[in-house]
Amino acid sequence: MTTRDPNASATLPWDGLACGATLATLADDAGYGLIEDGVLGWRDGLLTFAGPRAELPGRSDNIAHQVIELNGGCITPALVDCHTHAVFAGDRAGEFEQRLQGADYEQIARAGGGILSTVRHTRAASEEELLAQSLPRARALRDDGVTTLEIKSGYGLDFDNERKMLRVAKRIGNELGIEVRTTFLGAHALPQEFSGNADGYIDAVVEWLPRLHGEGLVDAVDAFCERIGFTLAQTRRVFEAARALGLPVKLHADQLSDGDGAALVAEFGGLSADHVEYTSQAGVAAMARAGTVAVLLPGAFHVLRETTLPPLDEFRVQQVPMAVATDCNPGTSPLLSLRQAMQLACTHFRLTPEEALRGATVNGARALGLDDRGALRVGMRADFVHWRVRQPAELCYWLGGSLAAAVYAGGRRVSGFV
Ligand code: DI6
Ligand code: FE
Repeated sequence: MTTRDPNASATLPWDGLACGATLATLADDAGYGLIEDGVLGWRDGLLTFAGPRAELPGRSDNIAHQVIELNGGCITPALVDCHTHAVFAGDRAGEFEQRLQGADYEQIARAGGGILSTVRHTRAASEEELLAQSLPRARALRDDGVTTLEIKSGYGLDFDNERKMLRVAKRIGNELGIEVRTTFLGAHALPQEFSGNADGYIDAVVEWLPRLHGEGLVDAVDAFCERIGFTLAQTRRVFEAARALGLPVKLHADQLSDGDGAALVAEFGGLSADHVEYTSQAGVAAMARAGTVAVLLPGAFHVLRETTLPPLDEFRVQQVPMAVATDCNPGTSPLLSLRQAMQLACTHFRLTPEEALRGATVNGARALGLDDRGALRVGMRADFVHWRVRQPAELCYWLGGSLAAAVYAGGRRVSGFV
C-alpha cells in the first residue's frame, strides 16, 4: 500500500528521498507490507511518501533536495528498544562465571551481589565516568538499528545517584542523535542503608519521584515486583505516586515467579508488563482489557537459562501486542543488539520473524506510549534503517554481524555510510 501525503505537491520539495530498496512498511495490522523498488520521502523529519517508485509524483531530482539511490537491500522502520538498563558502571562477568559453576541469580542477589554490586559501582562513578561507560553500549544499539531507546534508572537507589543516571540517559540521546525515553526505577532493589525497611525505602522513592519529574527526567515509572524485589502493595504505592503526576507506569512482572504483577500494572492502565514468563491466564486477560503490551525479554531468559516460556499463545489469542527488547543490563542480559534479541525471540519463544520485527518496532513504540513511529507511513517520523539483506526475515536469521548500512532518525543519518 502506498501512503501519500494528500498535500504532497504543496510541501514539495522534500528534504530527502531514498529509493531502490525493498520497503517493509508494517503499515497494516498484518504482513510486512512489502514494496519492491520502494521509495521513502521525508520533510521536516516526517515521512511524506512511502510507496513504489512508479507512483512518485514527478522526477526524483525535482521532488527532493537530496536523492539517495540505494541499489537494493531492505528498509524497515527504525528499531525501538523499549526496555533497557543501559546506564551502569562496571560489569558482572564474575557473577556470570559463578552462575556457570552452579550459583543462581536469586542466591547471588540475596548475598548482596547482583543488582547491589552494580549499585556500588554506579554510585562510585562520576556523571562523566558513567556517561563514558554507558555511551558505547547505546552506540552499539543504535548502530544495529535503534533510534528510540528506553533507559531505566535503578542502580543509584538514592536521590542523587538516581538523578545522575537519568541525566546520563538524557545526555546519551543528545550525543547519539536518537530519542531516549527515561524510566524511573527507584523500586529496583533495596539499598543496604534501608535493610529491613522496605516500606521506608518506598516512602523515599515516592518522595524523590516528583522532584525528578520536576527536572524533566522522568517519562515513565517502573518497579521490580518480585520475591527478591518489592511486594504488590509496595509496587501499588509507587504506581499511585506516578498516577498523581500523570506519569505512565510499566512493571517488571512475573519474571521469576507469578506474583500477579501483570494484573496490577493492567489495573493502572499501564503501558507494559515486562518479562511475564510466569504470568497467569487471568493476568493476560487483564492486560488484554487494559491494552497493556507484553514486553518479551529473551536475552534474560537465555542468559539465566530459564525454561518457563511466557504464555505466548495466550497473548496471541487475547490479542495482547508483544514487544521485544534487549533488557540490556550487566546481570541478566548483557545484550548489545536488539536484532539479536529478535533472533532469540524466534529461537526461544518461537515468534515468527514478522512478530519479532513488529515487536521491535511498532509494538515497542506502543510500549512506550508512542504512536508516531514504528511503521513507514506518511506523517510518521522519518526513522528508518537501510539493511544489507534481501528480505526482512534475515534480520532474525543472522546471529551477530553488522547488517545496518544506514540508520536515520527524524530524516537525519545518525549511523552508517551509504
Ligand atoms: N530484572 C532484570 O532483568 C534486570 N532488573 C530486573 O529487575 C536485571 C538487573 C540486574 O541484574 O542488574
Ligand atoms: Fe529489566
